[in-house]
Amino acid sequence: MIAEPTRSLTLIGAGLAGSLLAILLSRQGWRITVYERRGDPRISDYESGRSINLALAERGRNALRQAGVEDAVMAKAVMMRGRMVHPREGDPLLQRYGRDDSEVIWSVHRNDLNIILLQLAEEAGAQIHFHRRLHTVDFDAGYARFIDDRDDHPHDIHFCTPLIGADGAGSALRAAMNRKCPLGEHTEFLDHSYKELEIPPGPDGGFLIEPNALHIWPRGRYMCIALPNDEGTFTVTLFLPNEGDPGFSTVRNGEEAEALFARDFPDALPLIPRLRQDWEQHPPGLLGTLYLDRWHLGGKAVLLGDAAHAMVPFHGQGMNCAFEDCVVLADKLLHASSAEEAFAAFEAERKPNAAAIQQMALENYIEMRDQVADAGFLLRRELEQELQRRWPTRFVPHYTMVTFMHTPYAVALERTRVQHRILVEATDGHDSLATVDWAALERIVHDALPPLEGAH
Ligand code: FAD
Ligand code: E1W
Repeated sequence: MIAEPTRSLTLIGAGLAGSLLAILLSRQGWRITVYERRGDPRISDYESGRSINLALAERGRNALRQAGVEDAVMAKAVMMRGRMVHPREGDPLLQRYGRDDSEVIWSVHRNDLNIILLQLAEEAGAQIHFHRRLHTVDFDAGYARFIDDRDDHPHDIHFCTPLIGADGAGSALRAAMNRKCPLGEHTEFLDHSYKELEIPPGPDGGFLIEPNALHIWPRGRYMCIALPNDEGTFTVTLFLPNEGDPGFSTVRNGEEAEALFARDFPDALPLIPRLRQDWEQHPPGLLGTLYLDRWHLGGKAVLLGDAAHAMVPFHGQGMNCAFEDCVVLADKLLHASSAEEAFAAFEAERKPNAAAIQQMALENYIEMRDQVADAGFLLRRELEQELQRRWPTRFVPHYTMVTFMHTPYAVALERTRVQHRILVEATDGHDSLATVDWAALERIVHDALPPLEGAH
């Protein structure tokens, strides 16, 4: 247990991870001060009017449960039972994510979620200062400079606590730590970016397409997705290469975007009335993976969430992983005898797992874009389901381990590799499961896959 006079911490960023961590730590008796660049989202004239949503899965729900906010969040969440695949031609098809409605994911508003978490953080005793963008840190003197972006005014604040960076992919705390002692930072940008659009509610205020699904329009090198919002809208995200045709360099304005949709997403086009305006008003978002050799600077500072390990969004796990980070860091802080010990233990446990989900997220883009409709893929998926039905504690589908369980990501990645090899070898040269040798497969599965904790 860390001694009483030092039980204070300063958090940078009151986004998803920062506000959840503030709840968890305040409840453990820490004095928490948080600095956030933006204004208070609970105040009505808050800038961002757009509703951006995220898929919440079991890892994230588990963290919200520990913080006592699960019910408040779930009250506004929309269930997504599976992916609704929209082929170029023909009807959309729902592929279930799990075995039944206990294995589903949930669409939540980023802003609503942030507001719920901020409210509870304050109620738990955390002090949150808005309009305070971290600018620079003098670790030796114990001063941090914050800027109020409304008037560019600097605010120098003396601190004698460890700093925790939950300030997202462009983390200013990371930059400050890196200047003090290089963290081995490396960002691998994807040569694809994204654009967000909106499907409004229908004339009766209801959803225009199936609400309880994550819609995907896979198109080979690119794709579109749509997630439902509780007010009857969908947020559509188009992922497109930066170069080539179609790419952001060739689709230059709203008119060209409309032509792209008319050709490749004809069923989606009539659902997006503001496509031209939205295309021109919002710049494309960049995608990439951030790797660091070190996440902490002794006991002075530590990073978590996107600040430590930003990833591409194709597994829908960035927030879920950031929330899992919060639970682990709070636990390490509870049991360690110094901040340095807690930060080192946190990094040792989470770094391999973050690297694994970063890798799996990159791989899932390929799967989403072109394999969801491919014959070999469908046969492997059918076999995967049959192997799970026969040996459910051993053969657990990749998506299930990542999305519905607490299996460490690194373990999920390793078992996915083994399972993929089994699926490929067993289906190679077959075009149905009728010719599969089940006795041979039973031996292979039992030898290669020990029972997995939590599988049923
Ligand atoms: P953020 O949520 O980015 O919060 C950082 C906070 O710090 C913000 O409030 C910011 O204003 C503040 N801040 C920044 N700089 C400073 C500064 N200098 N000083 C003070 N404060 C500062 N994840 C999922 O789990 N499911 C999904 O479906 C999903 N979909 C995604 C879709 C897209 C297109 C993208 C890009 C990401 C998606 N993610 C998803 C990932 C998810 O958005 C992030 O992983 C998550 O937001 C990380 O949380 P965070 O708290 O670390 O960072
Ligand atoms: C999910 C942005 C985003 C969010 C997601 C997912 C995807 C594709 C994307 C992965 C998935 C929920 N996924 N969906 N279907 N198969 N894999 O599960 O969050 Cl692009």
